[in-house]
Amino acid sequence: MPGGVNSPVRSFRAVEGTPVFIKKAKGAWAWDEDGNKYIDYVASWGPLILGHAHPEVVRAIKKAAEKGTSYGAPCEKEVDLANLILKSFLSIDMIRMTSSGTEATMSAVRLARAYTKRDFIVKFEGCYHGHADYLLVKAGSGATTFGTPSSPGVPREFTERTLLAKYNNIQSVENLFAKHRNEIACVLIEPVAANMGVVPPKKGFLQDLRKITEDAGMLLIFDEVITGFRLGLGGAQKTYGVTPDITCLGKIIGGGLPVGAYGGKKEIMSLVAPIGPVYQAGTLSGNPLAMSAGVATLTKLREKGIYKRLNELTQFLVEGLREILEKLHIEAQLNSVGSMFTLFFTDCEVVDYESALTSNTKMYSGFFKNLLSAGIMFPPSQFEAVFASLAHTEKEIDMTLKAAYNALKKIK
Ligand code: KE4
Repeated sequence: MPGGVNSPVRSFRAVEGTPVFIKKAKGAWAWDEDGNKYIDYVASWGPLILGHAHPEVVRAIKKAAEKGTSYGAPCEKEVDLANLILKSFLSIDMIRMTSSGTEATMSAVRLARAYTKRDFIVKFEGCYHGHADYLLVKAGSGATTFGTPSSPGVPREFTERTLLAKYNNIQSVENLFAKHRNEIACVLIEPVAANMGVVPPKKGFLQDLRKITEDAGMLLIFDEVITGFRLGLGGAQKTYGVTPDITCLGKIIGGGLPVGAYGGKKEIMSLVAPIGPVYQAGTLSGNPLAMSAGVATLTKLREKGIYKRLNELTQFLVEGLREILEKLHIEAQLNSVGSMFTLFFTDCEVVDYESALTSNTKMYSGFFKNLLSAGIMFPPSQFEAVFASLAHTEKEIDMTLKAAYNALKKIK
C-alpha cells in the first residue's frame, strides 16, 4: 500500500514519522500493534464523536449485519437516517446518501452546474472537499484566479473553471463575481474551515457570502462533512444562522462507517436521477449497516445536554493549553469551534490559508511526537483538527494537559 496507508494523511509523513497501526480502540482510547495505548483525538478525522466502539453503535451494526450487509435495494434504515438528518437540517427537503464525502461534494457541484446551467465554481484556498479532480486545486500564484491542479493526473482543462477565493475575504469573492458574473454555478465552502487547521468564519462573512450568491443567482453549497452534527444537531448553518442551497454531509452521519450525503431544496434535488437528469449512483450508497451506525449515532446525539457536555470538556482542554503556552512563553494560535480546535505554531492570527501557512510545521512535528510518546494521539498534521469526543472525561483531559506541558517544554 503506498506509504503503508489507504489515505495519505495517516502516513505521518507530515510529521516526519512512520504510521502507527491501530489494533483496537474503545471510548477515548486506542491501542497500537506494539501494545502502546493512546488517548485519541483523531477520532477517525471526525466521525467518532461518541468515542470508539460505542456500545449502542456496535449493537446496531451487529443487529443489521445479521440481516444482511447490503441489498442493492432501498431499505427502511435509509429512510430512518434521512429523516433524522432532515429533522435537524431544515434547509434540506431531499437528500441522497453516498459512501464518502468526496462523492457528496462532487455530486453537489455537478447538481449546481446542472441547476444553474453555468460551469464555473468558486472554492476557497485551503478548503478541502475531497479529491474530485476539479476540487484538487490550490491557489494559483498571486492573483488566485484560475486554479492550477495541485495533483499530477489532473488535466489543466479540468480545473480552469475552478476559481479560488480567500477565506474570510468577501472582496476576493466579489472580484471573481465581477470577472465571471453570469458564469458561476456555485460557491463551495467549509462554513468553518478545518482542513487548513480550524479557521472560524469572521463575523458576517458567511452572511455576506449568502447575500452576494443570492443576488448573483448562484448556489451556495456548505460542505458540512466535518461540521455537520459536530457543531450541534443543525451544524454550522444553525450555529451561524445562514441557509445554504445545498449541504454536503459525511463522517458523523455514518457513525464510523462509510457514509456521505448531499441534500437541499426539493426544486434543486428533483434534478437528481432517477427523477431528474443529473446522474449520480453508488453500489453501497444507503447500505443498511452504515445507515444503522448513523441512526444509532444521531439518535444518541439528540439526547439532552450532549453538546453542552462535549463543548465544555473541549473548552477545558483548550483553556488549559492556552495557559501552558502562556506559561512557557510559546507563540501559538489556538483556534477552536465547538469540540474541534487547532494549535498553530505561529505568532500571527490564523484567519485564512496564507496565515495558516506561516505555522512552523517543524515545531508541530516535535509537539506531535512528544505527545505521541506520552500516549496522546493528536492529528499527524498541523493543518487538521483535534477532535474531542463524548468518551473523553476530565481524567483524559488532565492527562493530556500534563503531557502537553512536557511536550511543549521540550520543543521550547
Ligand atoms: P471523504 O471522501 O474523505 O469521506 O470526505 C472528503 C471531505 C470532504 N469535505 C471535508 C470538509 C472533509 O474534511 C473531507 C475529508 N477530510 C479529511 C481530513 N480532514 C479526511 C481524512 C483523510 O483524507 O484521510
